[in-house]
Amino acid sequence: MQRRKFLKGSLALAATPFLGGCAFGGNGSVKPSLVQNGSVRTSAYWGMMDVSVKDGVVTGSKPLSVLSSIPNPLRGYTADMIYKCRIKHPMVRKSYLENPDSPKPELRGQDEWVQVKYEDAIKLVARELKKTRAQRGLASVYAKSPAWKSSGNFNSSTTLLARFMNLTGGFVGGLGDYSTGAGQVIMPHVMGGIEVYEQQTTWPVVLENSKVVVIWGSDPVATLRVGWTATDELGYKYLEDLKNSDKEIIIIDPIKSLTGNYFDGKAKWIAPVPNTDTAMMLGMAYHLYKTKNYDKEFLESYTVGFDKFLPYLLGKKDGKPKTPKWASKICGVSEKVIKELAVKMYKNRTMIMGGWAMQRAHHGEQPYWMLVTLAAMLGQIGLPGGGFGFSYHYSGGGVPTSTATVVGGINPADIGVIKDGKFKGYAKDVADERLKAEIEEMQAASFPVARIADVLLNPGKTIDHNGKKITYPDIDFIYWAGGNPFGHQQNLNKLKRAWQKPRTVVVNEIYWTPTAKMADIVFPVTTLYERDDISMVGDYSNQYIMPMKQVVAKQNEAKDDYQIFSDLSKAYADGVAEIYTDGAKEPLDFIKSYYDSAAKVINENKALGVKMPKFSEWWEKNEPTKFDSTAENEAWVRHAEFREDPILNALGTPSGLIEIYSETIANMNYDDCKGHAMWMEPAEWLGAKKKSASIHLLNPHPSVRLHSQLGITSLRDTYAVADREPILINTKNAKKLGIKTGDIVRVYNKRGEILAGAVVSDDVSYNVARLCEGAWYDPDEKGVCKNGCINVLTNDIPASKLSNANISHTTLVNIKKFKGEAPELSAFKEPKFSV
Ligand SMILES: Nc1nc2c(c(=O)[nH]1)N[C@H]1C(S)=C(S)[C@@H](COP(=O)(O)OP(=O)(O)OC[C@H]3O[C@@H](n4cnc5c(=O)[nH]c(N)nc54)[C@H](O)[C@@H]3O)O[C@H]1N2
Ligand SMILES: Nc1nc2c(c(=O)[nH]1)N[C@H]1C(S)=C(S)[C@@H](COP(=O)(O)OP(=O)(O)OC[C@H]3O[C@@H](n4cnc5c(=O)[nH]c(N)nc54)[C@H](O)[C@@H]3O)O[C@H]1N2
Ligand SMILES: [Mo]
Repeated sequence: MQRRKFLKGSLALAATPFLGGCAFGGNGSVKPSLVQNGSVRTSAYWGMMDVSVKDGVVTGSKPLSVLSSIPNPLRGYTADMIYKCRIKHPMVRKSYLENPDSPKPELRGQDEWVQVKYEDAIKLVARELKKTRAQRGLASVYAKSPAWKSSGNFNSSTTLLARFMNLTGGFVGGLGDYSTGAGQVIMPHVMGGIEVYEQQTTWPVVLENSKVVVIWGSDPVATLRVGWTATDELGYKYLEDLKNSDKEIIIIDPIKSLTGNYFDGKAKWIAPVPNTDTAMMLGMAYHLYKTKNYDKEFLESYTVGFDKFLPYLLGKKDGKPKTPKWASKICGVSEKVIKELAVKMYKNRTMIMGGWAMQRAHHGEQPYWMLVTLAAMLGQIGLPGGGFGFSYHYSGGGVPTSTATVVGGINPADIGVIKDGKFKGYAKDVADERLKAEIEEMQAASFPVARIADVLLNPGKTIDHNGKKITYPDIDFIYWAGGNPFGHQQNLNKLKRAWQKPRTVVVNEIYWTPTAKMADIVFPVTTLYERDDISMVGDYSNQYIMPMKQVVAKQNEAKDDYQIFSDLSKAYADGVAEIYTDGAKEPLDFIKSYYDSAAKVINENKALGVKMPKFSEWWEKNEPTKFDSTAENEAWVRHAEFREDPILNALGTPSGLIEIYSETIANMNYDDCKGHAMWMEPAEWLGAKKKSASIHLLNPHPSVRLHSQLGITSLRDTYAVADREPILINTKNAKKLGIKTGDIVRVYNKRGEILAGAVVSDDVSYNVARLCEGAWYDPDEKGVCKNGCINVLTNDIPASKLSNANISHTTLVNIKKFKGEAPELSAFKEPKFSV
């Protein structure tokens, strides 16, 4: 199931100056209706904003409304996002332009770039894509682009790309995502649904009923700065209410995060050894069982398989009872704390708010499965303010849903058939058996997204995945629009090797990102501020419908992804563009149609008390339309119906109940994911007998960016250390290593090396360090990343055969003080141009 679709469907320090190498861009075409002086309202992932314009140039931006005292600085850097580091013209890598059939892929990232005419770039891509499909088959094209692009229902670059690729023959897709790769595969077996993107027991219910709130491996103060459509900020308002309440708050995290600091003095901070939460939970479960502090009735009525889990818990088979003492040795949390916490959670109404980082680890299925097992023993699932939730930290999970309808958006279309240079109809309607077989083969080749490097390197290899077999396709053409694999993929040195396999790589990008630099052909793309769109604000609340009005002229030769793919459709074959553009529609026509459909539903529902005006009027007004939640939605409790009647409202699992033991998984016979939750040693961790390095490097999401996005803005001046990504190093470790705040350090392991800027702190546990994901990859000649991109160091082995998810958080490194002359960054500079 595709996550974002699901979400929609289911709801109705010391810093040196920024070394900016890219010059400011000039004004491209000027739309007469654009505001030249004044302010324009729009929204981005980081919320609704007023963007100010002077003489046609954006000068600043500020939040439209502020609902809490928790700061969100991401909204202040719009001008940098529009004017810095832009790709100005369509560009082709020199060797590719000279000979696309033998394009010297090994020179990607080093070759010179040649500026070409837009029309020529379009022709080139259409021709080479056709050639690839003709020579290598449909399953040789990868265009999944799992990624964060920009908000806006129409200009969704990943969907626009899929629409083009589908209409012209299809592409190999990707399964799952990087966010919850393990969670979304294990949870359907255990809970019958993915849990991770679903609505949670609402915050008002938690605030009224919970006595204890356990924030387990989650940093909502950082991650709620963004939302998948746009944040409504209500998550912040409720966090503030939580802080002002009399609830007991417990934070379980090896790092004292922004959230840890926000609740300082109010919350208890428990710091387990990274990747050992499963062991800690097992210790808690053991203590609850032995002291009879568990809900036997709940286990009997609502779960299956506790009897199969129990022998493991008690150590009947392996001779290792999972006692608090056993757990303590692994997770580093004292026996006393483990016992007290377990009993406290049993005796008080407790909401466990789990984050996603612990499942982005080797055997990442286990902490989730164990957390549910523990919650089942506590017996509070489905009660107001009890149980667990895996989305309180993301896009406003738990914020009550308003009754507004959801505004539609561009769709990925169906697979089309092209013959003799013409669009012949949709594949589903064509009775060509050979073609059908080829399409089936292409679809069956979809692979878990984080396997990308492995796939490129090993075409034809067969892997296990969630009870099925997948045979890797032979990818020869990659198209990326709206993502940054040379930021998000684990083990970038492996990806770099793998990247030499395909003949063609095309990237639509706004900026000269590491991925754009690793392409053969780049199309410069507009920012969301250079085009019209429409968006919901609040992914769980659906609180606003927001016009996203173009703020500023398109810069340089930048074009909307829609324009680029419309032109590619036209160049590819007769009849494709007509369908792609739905009969030559302009962006505003689509936007109006989404609005009109939503407005119709809303206006028919008198109870909402909202009257949507005509589109032109609404658009002209440039104001968000607000919807309120209902009393019923405010009082919503996750799994309450199941608790009320587990037969009538059975879960989607084979038994209809919570599966503490899963026959389905047991029957898969995997060595790395068995029939019930268990502690399995990660490939790398601090307790390993043979350690490959000495410090566990966690890489959470950056509070100051969205992955790599915003990395070019002057916000970086506030956090970069010695012009590198900051790394938090524990005070005792730093002392031993002779490192002080402000030093440049080498961080390395067998997979690679990066430079980072040291921040010595007690906010990380001993032998743990933190470097956030998303620093722009900036390799020197030896492959050392000068800027501090974490994914040079991470491992790309899969979490398990069940999910094949990424395991970013399972990374050991060594740290040393850097000696010699610090290299200058090139991350934010343009690549070499041919003159
Ligand atoms: N080590 C480690 N790695 C991780 C993670 C981790 O925790 N640790 N987290 C993982 C997770 S959960 C995720 S979601 C991924 C995120 O990975 P990505 O989504 O790939 O990361 P972004 O940096 O947001 O990349 C989005 C790119 O799209 C471009 N863009 C924005 N708008 C548009 C547009 O309209 N059109 C086009 N064509 N391009 C546009 C931006 O400039 C940017 O370069 O990273 C994953 N990688
Ligand atoms: N500002 C901002 N917000 C974002 C994003 C962003 O890039 N920037 N990205 C968005 C996206 S795409 C996603 S997927 C979500 C990510 O949401 P999450 O995956 O939940 O966020 P992370 O920041 O990776 O990790 C959360 C916390 O888990 C802790 N942690 C790490 N390893 C362990 C462990 O082994 N045990 C325990 N107990 N804790 C551990 C980390 O120290 C961190 O404080 O955030 C979203 N929100
Ligand atoms: Mo994510």
